[in-house]
Amino acid sequence: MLSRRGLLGAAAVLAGSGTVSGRAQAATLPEAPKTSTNTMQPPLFPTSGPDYQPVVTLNGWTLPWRMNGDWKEFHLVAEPVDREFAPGMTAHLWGYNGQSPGPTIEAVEGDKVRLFVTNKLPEHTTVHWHGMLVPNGMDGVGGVTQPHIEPGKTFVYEFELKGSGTFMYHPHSDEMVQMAMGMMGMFIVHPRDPKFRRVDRDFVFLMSAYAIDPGTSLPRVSEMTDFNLWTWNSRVFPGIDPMPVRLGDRVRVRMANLTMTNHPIHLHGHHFSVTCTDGGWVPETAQWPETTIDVPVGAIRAFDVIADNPGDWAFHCHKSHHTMNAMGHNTRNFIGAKQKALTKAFRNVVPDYMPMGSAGMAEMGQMEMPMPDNTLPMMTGFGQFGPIEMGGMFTVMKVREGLGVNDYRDPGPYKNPEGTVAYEFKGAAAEPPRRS
Ligand SMILES: [Cu+2]
Repeated sequence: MLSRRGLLGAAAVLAGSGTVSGRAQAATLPEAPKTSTNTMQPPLFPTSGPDYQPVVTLNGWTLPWRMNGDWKEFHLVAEPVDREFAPGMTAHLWGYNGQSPGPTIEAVEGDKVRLFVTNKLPEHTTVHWHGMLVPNGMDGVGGVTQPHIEPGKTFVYEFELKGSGTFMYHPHSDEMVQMAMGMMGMFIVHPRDPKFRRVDRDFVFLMSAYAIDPGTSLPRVSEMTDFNLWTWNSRVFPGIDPMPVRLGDRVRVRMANLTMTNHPIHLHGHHFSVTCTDGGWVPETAQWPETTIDVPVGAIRAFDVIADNPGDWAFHCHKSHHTMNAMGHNTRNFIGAKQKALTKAFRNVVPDYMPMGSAGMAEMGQMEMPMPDNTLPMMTGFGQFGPIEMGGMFTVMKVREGLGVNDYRDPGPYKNPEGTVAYEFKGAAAEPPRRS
């Protein structure tokens, strides 16, 4: 007859056969590489294991790893960082390994990963692996699945990567503050079969929003709705990297949303298919064509597109208030106002008052106005044809013939073939009669 002890022992053996543990091996801390660079860093190509096309992170980088036996080891350090949003404005944020967001983690389906997390913040933290199918005790929810990681301590997460796809990591510990301070990063798991859904270029970024008053550099962490900096990887236009793409490339863009609202992201000049979410790959039969994909809060969407239309194609959030920066968020509408009398009245109180906006606000994109320190104009940036009048979540996909394989350098402005640019009418035809 089996004793109670024997039954428990058998159960433990059964449970043990399905779990992964390498505690004895986790004896030394791997190096924790750090960067102070805020431009897109070259991808890290695999040196062992199955082949894959590595991702590039807009204005970011990929975390190097080391092999320890058959474990892939990474070391994240949660710490305060300075992040430049665009030239002229730097914020004091919290992040990982020198930047916010943290580095992108890349591995392959089936890999056993060991992630060391060192806390150099002034308060406790954890890391949650959003969307990933991990054992409960590795889920990183402070108080629920593990004790919080106190300042100065290092915790170890280890699990086997079940299934490929697009995931992210962020704290589950004083979450409101830590996410508002910029703590987040992407976690890409490549398919074990190098041919599955393979693309030529694979871009990733995270969306985060900040409330940073002009002239200051710390986010207001309790803000719920009134954000003034809408970022991709804690950068705003004109600080966001372009996406250079070779004509004919199969391109993937993976976008995660950790802001408090949805973002309908729109690509010009192409039709794409939504191919992956944080819940896995969308079966081919379930994909449909789009030019805008809404990325809900706390979710990830990836699309695949054949870059078959050469040019500089705008790529942006379609909420127009998300393509502007901090200064001017409270601008009133003066369109059509007769500003002469107003100006006279205002100048009695504010001698430098400048009337703006009676014909729309485009003039704000053309002039460099004096501003408080450490903020950014509402709309800015110049292109080959004039002011771009954008900010926030905006960049350009640059589809070019003759780019090198894996060459991510900015190819400059597109040279439109002669006769293919919209032009001013200079003829003499009479205006047709209109109804009054
Ligand atoms: Cu948006």
